Amino acid sequence: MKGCIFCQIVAGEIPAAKLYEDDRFIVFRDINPLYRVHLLIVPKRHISSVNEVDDAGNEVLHGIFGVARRMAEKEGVSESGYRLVVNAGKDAGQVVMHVHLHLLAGEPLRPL
Ligand code: DGP
Repeated sequence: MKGCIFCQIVAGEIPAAKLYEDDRFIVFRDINPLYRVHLLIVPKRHISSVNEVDDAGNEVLHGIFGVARRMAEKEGVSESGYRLVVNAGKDAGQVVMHVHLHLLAGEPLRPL
């Protein structure tokens, strides 16, 4: 999607601290980490928000929790714990309109 910063990262047009990539997902560190571990798990296909997730979108997102689990293992936080967050829309503070999962960990997280 033209003008989408995460699509530009997927295309390699903007650098990112990339940790994992397969044909469907890319994982990189958040540029503005809230915790010691703050990863973004991003489907390569553009979907702007959870509001746009239809059957095709479900296919695009299929397996995203498996990627999250493997990234938690890789970062060594499976046992200590982690939080997965998806922001949808203005009130949730979604700023990048390309669906992504935040993986937060590495220290005690503030309660929701
Ligand atoms: P959200 O509020 O859920 O839309 O979070 C978007 C996150 O994306 C936010 O925590 C900051 C991060 N972010 C925005 N632009 C970039 C970028 O260019 N590179 C990286 N690595 N992260 C970015």
